[in-house]
Amino acid sequence: MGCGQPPGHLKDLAKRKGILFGGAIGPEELSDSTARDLVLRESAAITPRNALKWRTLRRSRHDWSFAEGDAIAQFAQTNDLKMRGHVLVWNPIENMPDWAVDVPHGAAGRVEAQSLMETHIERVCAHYGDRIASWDVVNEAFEPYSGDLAPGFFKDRIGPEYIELAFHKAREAAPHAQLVYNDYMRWSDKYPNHHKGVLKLLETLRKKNIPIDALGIQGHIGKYSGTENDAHWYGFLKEVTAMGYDLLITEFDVRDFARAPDIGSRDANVAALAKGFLDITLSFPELKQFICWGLSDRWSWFRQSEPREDGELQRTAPYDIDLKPKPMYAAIAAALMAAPSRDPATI
Ligand code: 9MR
Repeated sequence: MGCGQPPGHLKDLAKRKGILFGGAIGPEELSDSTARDLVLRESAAITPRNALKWRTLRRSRHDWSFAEGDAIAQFAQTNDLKMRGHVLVWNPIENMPDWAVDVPHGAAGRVEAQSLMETHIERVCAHYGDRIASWDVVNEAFEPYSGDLAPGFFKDRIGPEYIELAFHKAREAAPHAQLVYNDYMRWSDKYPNHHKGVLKLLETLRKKNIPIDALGIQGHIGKYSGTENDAHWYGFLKEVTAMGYDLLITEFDVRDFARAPDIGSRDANVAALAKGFLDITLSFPELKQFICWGLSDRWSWFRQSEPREDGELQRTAPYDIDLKPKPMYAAIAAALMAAPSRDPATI
């Protein structure tokens, strides 16, 4: 399928199947009128890329910086978009503000870290209230190779129970929001222990009646191109949904690492990967939200990270830097049109 005229806006194609579609945004899109218009044309939902992270909200220990998040929430409200919250608890120490390293380990540190985490959840959820319909409560808790819980700020100070405590507090603080555990969840058999670790966590949380509604699949695909395993991926999603969880794609993009020098072959490769992944993932009626980690290459995080060997910009999003649709756009549209209908998202 070429990249000429799009067959319809993605939010509309998705809505016909009961799926809420959208893109992640930041201050960049808000102050770029063409990028903002693109978000409005294509999205029914948005996620702030970085505005609600600890490093943005808590630059200093006692002052809170809600301005960036508020601007995005205002944009969502004005334009009748659903807003997802990303993220309340992200354990790796590099995702915490610099001052957090001063929180000690040991018994005193445990009390302090738990109190910091719970106060954070309370304050941020109260600030946005029902304006945030779905929260990534905990993000990326695992070591991918071993499938064990990864070390980090919360795990090292509070212990593995930081996850349960976070979900309990989130339900209390955001009683109407969907609560999500969010993770990479690769469409590949390269990290079988990661999949096993997440399944075990989801099973334990269910057994203990911890308030959690869904698994967020980030969907940053293409990094391990060649190790995709459809049967393994399908089996993993089957196990998650059998436990009664809903699914979301929370951060979709496709790494553009094909060695071909021409843009045509690179874009075709990205589109084929997108379609392969989406055909399996969207076949689950439990999947009701689908967010791209940016709709265009113009404001993509890949502009800063993971440069291609040939120095060219990666082309990882449905629209390019000139905001023209690419074959990936057509692949997403085709996958949405092929997806079965489901009961619409209730968030
Ligand atoms: O795209 C985000 C980038 O702009 C930030 O610098 C980075 C660190 O906060 O986070 C990126 O988003 C990540 C997301 O929050 C969690 N999943 C992986 C995403 C890509 O690294």
